[in-house]
Amino acid sequence: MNQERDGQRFETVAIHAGQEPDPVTGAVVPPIHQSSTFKQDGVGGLRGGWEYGRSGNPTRAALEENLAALEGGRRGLAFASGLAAEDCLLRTLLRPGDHLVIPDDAYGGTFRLVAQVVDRWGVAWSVADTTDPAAVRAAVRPETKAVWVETPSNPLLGITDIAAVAEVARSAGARLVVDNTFASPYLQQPLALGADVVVHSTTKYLGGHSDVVGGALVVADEALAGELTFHQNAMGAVAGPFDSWLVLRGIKTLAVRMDRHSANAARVAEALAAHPRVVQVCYPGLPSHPGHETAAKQMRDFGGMVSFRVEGGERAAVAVCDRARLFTLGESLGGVESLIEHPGRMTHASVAGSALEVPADLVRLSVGIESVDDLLADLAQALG
Ligand code: P1T
Repeated sequence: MNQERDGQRFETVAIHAGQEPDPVTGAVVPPIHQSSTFKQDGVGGLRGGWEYGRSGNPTRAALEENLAALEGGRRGLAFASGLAAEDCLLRTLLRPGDHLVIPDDAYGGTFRLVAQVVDRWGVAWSVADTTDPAAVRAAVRPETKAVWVETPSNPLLGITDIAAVAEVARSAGARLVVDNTFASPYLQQPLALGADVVVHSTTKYLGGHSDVVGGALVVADEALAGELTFHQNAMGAVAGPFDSWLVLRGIKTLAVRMDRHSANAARVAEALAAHPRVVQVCYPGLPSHPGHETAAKQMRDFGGMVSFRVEGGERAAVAVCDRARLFTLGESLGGVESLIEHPGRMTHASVAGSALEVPADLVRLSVGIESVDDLLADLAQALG
């Protein structure tokens, strides 16, 4: 898990990749190039290749180079949101008549994009339990072009064996896409395990401070990188300069934040597992989690997301969310501050009635980096 670049470890790469001091001023932090266009020295005389802010911007390029280095890929692409990145990827990979496999547990917005948008392109899709490679094998068809995986998954924290599913996808002639948002590249590097594309909502751990919405793709294959770059410019949902700068700034502390998120979440998961009103805890760091061994094999640590089911059904779960004080009631995740939410009514309302439906008694926590004792006290009072 010690990804190296020129012999450097992850923590060093996170701070330096794509971010040499500015050659003109010496600024240690890359400037925010808040400019829509770039002066040409005579028609076609581009300075440094910069032409127009949608096709390319130096601040965004710094982030894209950094992301590629963090994931061990050849090219990173930054978008206006995670869903914008997903849309660009699916348009690049799929044509009418193609087939896509999606997981039976995934972010509700990803499901909505596939079921209500991609579906209208004449692309067929089916749902599989990707935590079982045999189920993925059974779901692929001759026309399957992509297998989509989220691991850990949102919101049930299911673990998919990336290397095993990569093998299934490869033998079916399909590309494996891994949404690495919950893990972040510090905890897990899907390309090294055989994935073709990594997806991120940079809104989450990469940004890390709940102050930016963004998305990213990272690929190893040069031809696919070229196609994606074409679509990124042709469709235009790029990350803006200031948003790119915020994500770059967040990434500098990713490693230390993820260590604390993981340590706090492990304590929270243990406390919940011992609570009489908690029916089930979903956290891959618990030895009782069905994906624990796979997670231990492919992740550096188990991350900051925990979900749990509360005795008393939906009303009880909603009441816990409403009573929490230090855990802020809100959608999203991955920031330094702890969040709590009810997936069935909030982030995953769009999967109601589908194969991805989430339990009504489920509460999801994004465990932040506050004092864990304060977090445990808040949960104890919220559970009553
Ligand atoms: O919100 P956006 O930046 O567009 O990213 C979408 C997305 C993609 N993949 C995963 C695993 C995600 O969790 C998300 C966004 N998720 C939330 C907003 C949430 O609260 O779960």
